Amino acid sequence: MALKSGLSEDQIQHYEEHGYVVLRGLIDAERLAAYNRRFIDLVEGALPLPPGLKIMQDVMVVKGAVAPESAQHAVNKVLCLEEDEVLFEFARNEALVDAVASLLGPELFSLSSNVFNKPPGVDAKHPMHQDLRYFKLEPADKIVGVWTAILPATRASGCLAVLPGSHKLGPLDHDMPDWEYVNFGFYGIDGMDLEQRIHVELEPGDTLLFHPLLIHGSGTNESDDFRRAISVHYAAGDCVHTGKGDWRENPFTRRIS
Ligand SMILES: O=C(O)CCC(=O)C(=O)O
Repeated sequence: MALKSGLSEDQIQHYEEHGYVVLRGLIDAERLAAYNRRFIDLVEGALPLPPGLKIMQDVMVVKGAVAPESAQHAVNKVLCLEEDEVLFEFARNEALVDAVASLLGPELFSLSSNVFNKPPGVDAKHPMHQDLRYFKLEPADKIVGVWTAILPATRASGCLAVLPGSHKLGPLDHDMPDWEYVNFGFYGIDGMDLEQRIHVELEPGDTLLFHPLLIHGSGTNESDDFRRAISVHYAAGDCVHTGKGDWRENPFTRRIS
């Protein structure tokens, strides 16, 4: 059942203790179908790209190591969704915003937005990492990532894996993995005890809320289908920039509530 008014006490407690919480069935099938169709139309060139939106190809495609069967097979992610009226509607979804507001309070800004596409036939592993390294903001407790499955995310298709409680370790050093194919901007943390990780399998519409210091990553898609998800990071209005200037003025930041 879709949430209407935020997280329960138990869900908040789970998030605080483990660094994440899963909300089943948060986004309805009609919205998911609209995001999926939009993604396909944008990557296939059936629609003009909105300003700012970028399509990142998988590194194996860029290096000519595989010949993609279709435009969808070539794409690792679509990012900067802010000017796309269909995809960015996700960031304003009422049930989602209510859930995030339960953790961050009512004044919310979006920081980044992506459709993550993991096609069959490419490596596309995402090393275990913390998202905070991509944001020059504090405190970390006032930032939340959300990741909603558009298509099934299973162990076979390369669902996210998380290290429960790792958000309490603080920021850790990241390096580029020593892999043959590493997608642009992917950094990871060495020496993680992967035995402790949990694979977060999600049906379409299920949503993971996660702390920006939670260590997480994803494996290769060994299935025959795409694994596809839509994701936004939110920050509370009282976050402060650890870099220069006002973070709210960033061209990819939007006031959500
Ligand atoms: O979708 C994936 O495989 C990785 C996504 C991720 O690491 C993130 O949202 O920070």
